[in-house]
Amino acid sequence: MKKILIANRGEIALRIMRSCRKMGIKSVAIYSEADVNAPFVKYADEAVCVGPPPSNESYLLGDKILEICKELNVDGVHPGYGFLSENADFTRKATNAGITFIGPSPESMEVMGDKLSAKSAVKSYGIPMVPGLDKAITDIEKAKNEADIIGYPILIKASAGGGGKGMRVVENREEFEEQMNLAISEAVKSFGNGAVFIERYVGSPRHIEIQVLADSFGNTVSLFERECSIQRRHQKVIEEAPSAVLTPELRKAMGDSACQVAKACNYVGAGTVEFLYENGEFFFLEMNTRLQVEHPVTEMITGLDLVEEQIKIARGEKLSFSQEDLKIDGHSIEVRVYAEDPKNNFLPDIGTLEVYKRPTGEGVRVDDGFEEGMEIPIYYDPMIAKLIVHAPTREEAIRKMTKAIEDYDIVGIETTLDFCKYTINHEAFKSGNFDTHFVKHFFANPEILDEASDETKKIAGIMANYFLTEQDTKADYTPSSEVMAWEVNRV
Ligand code: MV4
Repeated sequence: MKKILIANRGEIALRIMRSCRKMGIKSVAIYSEADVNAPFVKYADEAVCVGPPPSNESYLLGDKILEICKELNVDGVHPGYGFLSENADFTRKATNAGITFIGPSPESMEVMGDKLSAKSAVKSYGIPMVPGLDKAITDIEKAKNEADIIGYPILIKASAGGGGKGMRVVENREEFEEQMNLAISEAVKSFGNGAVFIERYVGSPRHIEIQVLADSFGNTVSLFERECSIQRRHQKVIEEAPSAVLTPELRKAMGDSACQVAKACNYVGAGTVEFLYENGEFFFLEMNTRLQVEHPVTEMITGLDLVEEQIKIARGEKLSFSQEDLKIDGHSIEVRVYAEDPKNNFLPDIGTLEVYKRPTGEGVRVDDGFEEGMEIPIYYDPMIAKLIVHAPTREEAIRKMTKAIEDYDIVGIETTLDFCKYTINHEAFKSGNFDTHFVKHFFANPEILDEASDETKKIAGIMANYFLTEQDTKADYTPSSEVMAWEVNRV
C-alpha cells in the first residue's frame, strides 16, 4: 500500500497523514474550498479540491472521491470518523474499484449500524444486555404488556438511531401509547425507518467503551476501556482511559465480551463496543465500526498507534501482539476543544484564531487542525482540537491537564476549555463518582450550587444550559449509590 487518500478533514485527516508518513506511505488529501489553507492540505503529499464547502457537496461525495482515487492511482482510502466512515455502500464501491477500504467490511457495518440487528447478532453469545425486547414493536398493546414485565421507566429506542438520537424515556404505563406513537413518527422522520424497540431505562449509567482490534486471521484483542460519561447532547466532551471504577475482573469481563461482539459480526479492523455500566454490572449498548474521536487516550496507555494498526490490518498483516502482551501504562485524559460561545447559547463561534499557542510538555498531545491566524469555518463540526495528556496516575493526569489547559493560549474565539478545566477539578470528577447525568446533577442542581462561588455559578449555569437536552429536564434523576455516598461523605 503505497498511497492512501484520506476522505476526511481537520484534525483527524492530519493525524492519519502523520501515521502514513511514519510508515513511508504517501498521503492524498481531499478538501473543500473552505479548507484550502488548512494544515492537513499542506501536509499531504498530494491534494485535490473536491468541491464547495457544504459537506454534501464535498466530503460526502463518495463517487467523486473514488474517481480521484483512481486518477491518482491510490491503493487505500481511510475514512476517519463521521462522513463516509460507516457508509457500507462507499466501502463496497471502493472495494469494487480495487481500492482497499481501511476499515471493516460493509456487512459488519450493516449488522452493527442497525441497533436491533446488533442486539440479535450479539444475543446468541450471552453478552449482558439491558432487559428488553430485541424485536421491533408492531403491536402497541402487546408492547405495553411487555413493558409491564420489563418494568418502568422504559426507554423507547429507534433501531436506525444511535448515539442518543431517537430515544424516549417513558415513566409509566399511562404515557406509553402517546410516547410510542411519537417515537415511531420521529424515527420515520429522522431515519426513514420507523422500527423502534423498548428496554428498561438504566437510571444512572456510566458510558464505558472497549477498543478492539481484529486482524483478518481471527485474532481479536481488547485495548482496554475508555470512560466517556461526561457528554453534552450525546457528544463526548471529556474522555479518559482507564476508567476510574473498573476492577481488573470487570476489565477482563468487558474486554472478553467486546471481543465476542466483534467476532459476532466477523469484525476486521479497529472498532469500539459501547456498554452501559451501573453498580458493578455492564450491558451491551452498540458497536461503532469506525476509529473514534477519543482513540488517543487508548494510544497513550497502550503505546500503540491505532491508525498504523488499521493500515497493517488492511494490508493483510497479522496483529504483532497477543492479549497477554498488552498492559495499561498510567492514565490518560482527553478534553475536546469546541469553538462555541458559552455566552451566546453555545452557537458555533466563527472567528479568527488571532492567537493560537498549543501547550507542550512531556505527556501532552494536541491533535488539531488549525494554525494561528486561521479562520474557523462554520460548515463543519465546531471541534477544533483535542487536548490529551498522559501521566502515571489519574491524579497526576488531572493536574497535568489542568496546567495544559492553562497554557493553551487561544484568542479570537470562545471555547469550552474553561468548562473542562472546571469539570476535571470538580470533587465529583476527582472522586470518580459520576455518571452520564454529571452535568445535570452537579451543574443544574440549585442546592448543590448554593455554596458555590459566584464565578462557579456563572460557569455552571451557562454550561448546564449548554449540556442539558430537553429530555434530560424531564427524566427524574436519582443519583447512583456511589454518587449518594460521595455526597453524604462530602456534606
Ligand atoms: C440507554 C440509557 C439508559 N438505559 N439505554 C445514549 C446513546 C446511545 N449510546 C444509547 N444511550 C443510552 N442508552 C438504556 N436502556 C442511557 C443512554 C444515554 C447515554 C448512554 C451513554 C452515554 C451517555 C448517555 C447520555 C444519555 C443517555
